[in-house]
Amino acid sequence: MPEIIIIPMKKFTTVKDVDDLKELLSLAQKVKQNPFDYQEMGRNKTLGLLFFNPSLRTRLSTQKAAINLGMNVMVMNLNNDGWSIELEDGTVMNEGTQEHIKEAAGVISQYCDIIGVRTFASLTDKIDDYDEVILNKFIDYATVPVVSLESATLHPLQSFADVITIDENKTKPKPKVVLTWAPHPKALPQAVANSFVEWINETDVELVITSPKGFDLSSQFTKGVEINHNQNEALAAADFVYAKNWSSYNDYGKIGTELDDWTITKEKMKLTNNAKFMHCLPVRRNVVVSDEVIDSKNSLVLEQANNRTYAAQTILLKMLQHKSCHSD
Ligand code: AN0
Ligand code: CP
Repeated sequence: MPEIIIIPMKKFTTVKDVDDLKELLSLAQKVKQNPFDYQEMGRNKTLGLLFFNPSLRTRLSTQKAAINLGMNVMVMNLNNDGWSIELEDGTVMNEGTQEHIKEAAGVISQYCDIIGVRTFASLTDKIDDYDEVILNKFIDYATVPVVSLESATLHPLQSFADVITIDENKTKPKPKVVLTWAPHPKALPQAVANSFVEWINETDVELVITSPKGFDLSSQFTKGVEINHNQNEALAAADFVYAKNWSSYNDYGKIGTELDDWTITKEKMKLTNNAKFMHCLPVRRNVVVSDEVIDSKNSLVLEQANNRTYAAQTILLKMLQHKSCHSD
């Protein structure tokens, strides 16, 4: 094991769970350079990954991260394969739900040293979504560290990977980063966008958010950030263009229609400072972004996906330092 001091971590749900982002970024680079240097740390430890929603990147990159650390991994799709979970306390469970989250989280904590949970926003109940009811109950009832694999309002492993990617690709100390809304036929959560804003705000960039009117993110994330409802103006001189669709926060869960001119095209990218293009994936080609842009040499989407492994590995490494993960 290399001689490095790693500060333990009990939960990873937001950038607020990070003591020192610079330290985290430098640990991520060490992990990326020598991913197999820490195999002893995960020996005989088990990661449980619980999915209430689909996933490709999060599922595979977090498994890969755990394998790199010498851990064992168990994955479960709770919606398809598990019992239907009750969230309310005191309910007489004589209807649809079969197992209380209290037992579910308690039981999984017997089998796993670290638990990951993916639980998307309902987009029907804004208060429950923004209170992070499901993730917080898991954290309350689990006795081991919990890592968010995208919750109702945030996607911290994605944002950590995005910050790593921007750090690696910037060519000036304070680049201009534009987060732009893009069209999409289905209602998507605000989590990726909220989380990106939260994380990028902790770094030295000029951030501008652009979205159609009616698609402002919650002010709890955008307070103090420049917002421009004119996409072409916002894109001017951008060094990074991060595209993402999200459904309306104000008119909760509503999608935008007849907004096809928000697609990121080659013409739009010409307004920028030869910007790098970013998206968390999965992406709908020629809806969110044109083929030409995502296939161009300026596209960072695969680098982002690659960095998901090192983001997850860095967080798992910190969680393995937590006292609940030590047998002594
Ligand atoms: C999800 C979202 O927008 O939150 C996951 C992104 C990582 N995207 C889709 O459901 C298409
Ligand atoms: N970016 C991301 O989290 O992808 P998945 O939904 O495929 O995990």
